Amino acid sequence: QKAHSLSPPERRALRSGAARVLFTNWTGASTVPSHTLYPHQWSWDSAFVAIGLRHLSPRRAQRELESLFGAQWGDGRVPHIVFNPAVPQAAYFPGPDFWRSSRAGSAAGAPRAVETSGIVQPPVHALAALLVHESDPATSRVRGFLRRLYPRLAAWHSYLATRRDLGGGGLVSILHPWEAGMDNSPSWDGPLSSVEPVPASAFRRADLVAGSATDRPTDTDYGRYVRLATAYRDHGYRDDRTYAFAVEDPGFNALLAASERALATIAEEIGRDPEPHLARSSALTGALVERLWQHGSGLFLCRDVVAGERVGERGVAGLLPLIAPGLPATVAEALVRTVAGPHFGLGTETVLVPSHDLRSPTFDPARYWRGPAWFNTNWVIERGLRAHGADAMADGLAGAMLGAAAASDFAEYVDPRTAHAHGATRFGWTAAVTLDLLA
Ligand code: 9YW
Repeated sequence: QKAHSLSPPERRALRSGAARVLFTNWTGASTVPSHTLYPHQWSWDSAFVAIGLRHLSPRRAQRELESLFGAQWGDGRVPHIVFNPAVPQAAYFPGPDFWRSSRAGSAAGAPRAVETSGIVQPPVHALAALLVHESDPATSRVRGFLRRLYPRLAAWHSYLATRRDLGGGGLVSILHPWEAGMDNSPSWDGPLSSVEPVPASAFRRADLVAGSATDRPTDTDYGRYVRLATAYRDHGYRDDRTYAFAVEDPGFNALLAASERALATIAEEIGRDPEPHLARSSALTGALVERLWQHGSGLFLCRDVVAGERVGERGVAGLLPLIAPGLPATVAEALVRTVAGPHFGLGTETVLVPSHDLRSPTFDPARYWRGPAWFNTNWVIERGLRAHGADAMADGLAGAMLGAAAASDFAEYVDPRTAHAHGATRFGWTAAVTLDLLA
């Protein structure tokens, strides 16, 4: 029994509000994160959206994932954005003209018929697919949902395991801050410091039309994002160690470990061998602990693969291994303590888990991934706390998330101490995880 402070009528109103957001953001085959700020399909947004959508329409939740995987590249990568051809170029930067995926050449095997970005985002998809299936197994089986998606999910995970193990230690490296889904996290400040920003006059940021500059990454951040993405594109989206930025991120790898575990269950469901996925899942958790666990800090840290050293900043990504299967009990217990400790302050200084260390001089409660609390990462932590028996903390967090979603009109992110809204409202994954917590 989850304890929430909302009354039954308030819960009903919240549920219909969240449903309204997902129905409004639905474009026919997928869901936009936000009509104003992000008018295309984003990869990990779609996974979280599917997790919420399954409570309204399991069929539509299946479609959400199927449309994303319809844009998968021949090499197995799932692009971080699938562009809607009906939306004007100027509505989002960098758009199809920048990525030029359909002209990327045959090596990576980008689809010809749809425009996408060339980078990836955290692999929450197999976990989402399993949860979608479980919400209505009969419809899922009739449609062959898992049978059709399984080879695509397996190719996606294989791409990450084989092409992206740039550090050689069994973990995926991200080649761009956008790949972590946490664009301007202070964890990237060090690894990005040697990247020369492209001058702001060379591009036009569409995000500042709908978003407030104080809530968003800076022009210098964007200059570096453009520099890195250009280098990757001009190198044919090849995955190697020639890039200025390569980082092992604990959040990305923890979500892969959880998804690999889910893929084992999916394999079993369709009569395939789950063993390779179980083995990969435990290998990932093992590599996470060996390479990124920082015992003295009580959380996981990023590893800068280019410089060959750990990054000192404590980001929320370092807490996401709470959902990695088979985490050693001592590590899990330390993580749970860290969530409530001085750096994240849950239940004392904060109502939701911040995206960054409260005690770091880089902490900023309003600026995107430098401090605000995000609903998707809090959903992962809520689930992780429950998995490790911290039910009272999980209950408190779930209640606070519902309260914050209701009070902020489903904000993109909020001040972690006051839950004051920042960024866009009526945000896709905020509505989706709300529905999931209410179910
Ligand atoms: C961008 C869509 C995406 C999220 C990312 C978030 C932001 C900016 O918006 O990215 O232009 O891609 O950082 O996690 O998926 O909601």
